[in-house]
Amino acid sequence: MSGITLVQYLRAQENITPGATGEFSSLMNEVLVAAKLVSREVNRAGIGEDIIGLTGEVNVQGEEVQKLDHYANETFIKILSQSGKVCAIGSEENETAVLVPKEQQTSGKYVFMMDPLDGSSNIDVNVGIGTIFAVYKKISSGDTVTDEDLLQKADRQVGAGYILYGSSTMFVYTTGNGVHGFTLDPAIGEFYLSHPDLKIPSRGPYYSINEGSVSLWNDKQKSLVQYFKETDEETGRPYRLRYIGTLVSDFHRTLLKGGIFMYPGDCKNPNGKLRFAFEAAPLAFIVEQAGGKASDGKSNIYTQSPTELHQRIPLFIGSKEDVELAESKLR
Ligand code: P6P
Repeated sequence: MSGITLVQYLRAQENITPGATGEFSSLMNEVLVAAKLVSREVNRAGIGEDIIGLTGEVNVQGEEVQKLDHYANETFIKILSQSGKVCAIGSEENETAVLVPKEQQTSGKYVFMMDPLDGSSNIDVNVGIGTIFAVYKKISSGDTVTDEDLLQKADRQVGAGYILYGSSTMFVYTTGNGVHGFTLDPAIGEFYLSHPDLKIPSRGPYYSINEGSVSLWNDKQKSLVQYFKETDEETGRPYRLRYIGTLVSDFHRTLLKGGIFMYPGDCKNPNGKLRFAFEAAPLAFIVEQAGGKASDGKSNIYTQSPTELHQRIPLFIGSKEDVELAESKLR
């Protein structure tokens, strides 16, 4: 397969970035190694040693931990905490951030936030699952990591991306210079540039939401979804419903084809289910760079800070016109 590899692309981006020390490239090279290890296990799930199924543990979210969840979380933490580039790792699977103290040679200047394996409910049924990550710089003075470092505004991200373990394994990321997609050639274990400079369509044709929760929505949310179902040629309605149940997969389709993904708050969970730091903020950076928008239904997520590490937030993300229409109807 010809074309530029992710490793070559990272180096090329570093060479045109003023003041780049190579540390970010080095961090991303560790991330892609962890991604390849997880991809291998995901693609072997069900073969040989028993990697699918439950560990019997329950995580900080109160969710049953799948063996692949555990493997992915441990793999990213092990590789990144030994990289020498990271001082803290926040994970959806861990109640508190994993700290890499300054005195340890393997500490570094970046703060890494991740959902190590998103879409766990789909692992055993061979539907796409993914890893989502965000990279910030440590900003607090002194050697220790504080909440100032862990609860940063989404627009302070220096990098964000996701790995989609789907029909092929894709690595999609941004550092603020557009969004670029790479596809893994498992035969040689290299990611090749396959989707340069991704831009999201300005609107439609899909809406994506779990309609099974309709009885929990408020009236404005109900009428918003009803709007997408009405027939109106001028606005390309009715939209078509697509819901995979893995955020990374639903977001990736939205990024490539256009439309809106919604995980609203409801009467049981006013802030919805998805997490600010590990899911909404990184995808907000990516979608902004692709010309789209991410909102909590009222305001842009990209300019918000989390109040706590595992804060949940309603998510309306995708084509700018569709997200702004949703905000206008939800106001
Ligand atoms: P529901 C997967 O468990 C996940 O965290 C996201 O990947 C996905 O978008 C969402 O939950 C699906 O939730 O309530 O529709 O099953």
